[in-house]
Amino acid sequence: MSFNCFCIRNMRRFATWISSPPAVSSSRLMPAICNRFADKSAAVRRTRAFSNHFSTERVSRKLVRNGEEKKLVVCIEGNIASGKTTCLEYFSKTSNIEVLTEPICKWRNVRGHNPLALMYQDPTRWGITLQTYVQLTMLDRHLSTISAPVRMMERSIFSAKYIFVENLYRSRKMPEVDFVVLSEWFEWITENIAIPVDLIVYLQSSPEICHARLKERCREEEKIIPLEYLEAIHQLYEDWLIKKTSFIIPAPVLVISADSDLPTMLHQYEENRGKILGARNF
Ligand code: TTP
Ligand code: MG
Repeated sequence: MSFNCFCIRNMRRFATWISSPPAVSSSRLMPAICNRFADKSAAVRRTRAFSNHFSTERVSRKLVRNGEEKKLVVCIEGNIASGKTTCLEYFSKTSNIEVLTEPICKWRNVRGHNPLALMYQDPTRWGITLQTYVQLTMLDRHLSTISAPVRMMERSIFSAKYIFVENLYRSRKMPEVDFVVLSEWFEWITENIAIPVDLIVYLQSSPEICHARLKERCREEEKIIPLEYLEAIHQLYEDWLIKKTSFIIPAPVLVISADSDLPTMLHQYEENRGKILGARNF
């Protein structure tokens, strides 16, 4: 089959799927788009990525699910200690908003093991272990049933990959084979499962401020984090969400400057309430 035929055939399948999408709440998995052609050629990959992006956009922004008005999903992003949890706690006081903080307690204790601490002690050995688990727990968060008109969640499966996995690999702490295996997992997930995100709120902060906050809060596993690590994470975030030069951005981005003290930050969150909650301003 020629490449053109292949593209047309898959676009037709998509048109059918879009006009009659599966009920996301009852069946989480989208059918594999082109499982008959599951080879790894660049052309096939590009087509699948495009198709998936297209379908996700349509599913998350335009369509209604099960006849109900679509729920809004907002991901709070930013460097370590940029204030994501504080932001979520602030909005958790608003009724009709469901807040999901990061599953960090799971990363610190999975059946008695602490992959977060292991990763900081020896990233080359344990980076893949932590990041595989982060990917699973974030996917689980994304796919859990939304119980309010608005969901706000800490981070996303996208930043785990585009920021943390990328950083481990670029800094040569993650072996290429680990990076490739994680990337295959990530690509399979994002190509075959609709992950709804409607808005990214980027808490933009300077690495120095984050470092100071990190020292203050003194989370045991993070005591050894140097400023350079936060600078690298910051740069990856800036490339992704501000310069838009690295990876696909799954939703529009709202940037909030996050270097100020707590009262000022809370004031800023209030000022941005309308933009964050969109039409659903409670
Ligand atoms: P953060 O996701 O930055 O959460 P936080 O609670 O520190 O941030 P905030 O103060 O803004 O609420 O990171 C939690 C820890 O998990 C941190 O040590 C970084 C680490 N981590 C990884 O190593 N890999 C990952 O993919 C993610 C998402 C976090
Ligand atoms: Mg947090």
